[in-house]
Amino acid sequence: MKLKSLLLLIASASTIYASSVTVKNAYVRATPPSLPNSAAFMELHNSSDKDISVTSASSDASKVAELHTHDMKDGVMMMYQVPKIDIKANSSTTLKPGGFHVMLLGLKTKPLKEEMNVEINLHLSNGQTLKVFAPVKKVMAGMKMGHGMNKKSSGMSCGAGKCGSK
Ligand SMILES: [Cu+2]
Repeated sequence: MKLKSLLLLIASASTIYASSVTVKNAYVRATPPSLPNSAAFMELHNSSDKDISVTSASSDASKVAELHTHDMKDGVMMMYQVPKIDIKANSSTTLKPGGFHVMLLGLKTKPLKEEMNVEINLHLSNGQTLKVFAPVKKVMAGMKMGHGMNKKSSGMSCGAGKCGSK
């Protein structure tokens, strides 16, 4: 058991070392049993002198993982899918409630409880894949808004990749 977690640590450390992008403070929102979706948040740092973007994500924890953001549209906070999340050269991009996040759709394990860990793979524009081990945490109430996969059909064009277009 101990050896296994040690090996896991070494494996993830070497992945981080080999990459120009590092991850800090990753976590996944804890969910009530009734909720089929969750979201992952983290700080991404790009230590190279080239812009890099996250182009897609995958996770064993859910059927689908999508890159999302939130934006104000006509005074209403909307959540929609984005084709990529940019991390500028030598700077950081923060995925946080109310902004960018990795949306986990169709959770295989429900509910997500605090002592659990979720593994997420971030696929980068430079061809690298970043493995992220995110602990499940409770996120303050109030930020729940916008994650209920809208009842209104106006937000449904997301799947067609047209999200955010004017
Ligand atoms: Cu989302």
